[in-house]
Amino acid sequence: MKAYQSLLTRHAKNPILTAADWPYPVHSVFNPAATLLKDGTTLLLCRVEDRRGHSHLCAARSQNGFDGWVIDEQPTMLPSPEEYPDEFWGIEDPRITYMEDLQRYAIAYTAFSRGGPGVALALTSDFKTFERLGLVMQPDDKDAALLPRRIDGSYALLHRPLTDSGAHIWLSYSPDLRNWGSHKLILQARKGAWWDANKVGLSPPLIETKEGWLMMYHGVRHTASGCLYRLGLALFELEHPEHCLLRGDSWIFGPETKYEREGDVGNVAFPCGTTLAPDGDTINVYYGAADSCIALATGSISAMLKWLHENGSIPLEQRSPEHSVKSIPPSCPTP
Ligand code: BMA
Repeated sequence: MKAYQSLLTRHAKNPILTAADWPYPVHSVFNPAATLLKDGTTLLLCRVEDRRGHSHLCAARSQNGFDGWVIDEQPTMLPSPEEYPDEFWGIEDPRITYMEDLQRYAIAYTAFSRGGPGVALALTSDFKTFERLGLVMQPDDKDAALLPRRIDGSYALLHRPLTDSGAHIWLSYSPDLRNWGSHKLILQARKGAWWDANKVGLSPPLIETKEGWLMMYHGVRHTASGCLYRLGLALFELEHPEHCLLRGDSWIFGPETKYEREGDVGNVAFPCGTTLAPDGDTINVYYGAADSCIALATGSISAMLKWLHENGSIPLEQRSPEHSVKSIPPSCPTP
């Protein structure tokens, strides 16, 4: 039997981090944001859930990105419900973007409260102190990340509002990171039998490539025995990131191993961060497995782009004269 092409390879030491590694009592650790610090250290900002069910964020640092983790002795970023009531039930699922013009890291995270999950932003330069910008997208909204640079003078935020018409990925623009507008629907959940029917969301922040912004997104399939969280790929135009150039038809990575299949929420592989190796092509994808532990899978950006050209197409809703075929890289299939 000819198997599907594998684009992400699981690390032999998976899961690379579990609650047992934590220096203080925690229930589970999952869905980490990731970044490479200036000295080459990999920093994961992990979602940590306590026995109340509330989450906070905690930093783990490693020289090689897979073992020897040094974990903060205390929570790195706790919810601050007195000042930010939107964080009453915790803070979850961070994504880190290094903002070129601010020379600081921006963290987009889910702030959870009685109003539901919404999107909040914070800035930091050292992952010790944080400047909170508060809730920028009201509930229900999550799965957010900033682009690292301004587009035509504006900051750009991807996010996933949940409305009666579904759970789709949107892009919004802002002059100052606080006031957001020019909202654009950029990737719709499909319908019916598709693996990404009904609900999609951004996974790690977009990755800038010569061909466009590479997106890894999760699709949620509802089955008789619960949800299946899998990963797919799409590509967006560099200077017009609301324009989807290609979207893969199949998922590329999904729960298969025991640690992904079994846990608090089984059948979940949920990446929130990546780091790029010095070769500029090898990508480390850090993901929460079954909402219980943290795992690593490695792939190649060029292989992902090649796969998208071979297995992707221009989404129907993008096939307007404005986004004519000439804006699509030459090697991609004719629509
Ligand atoms: C999503 C988020 C993630 C979680 C996933 C599976 O909606 O809440 O934090 O990993 O569900 O439970």
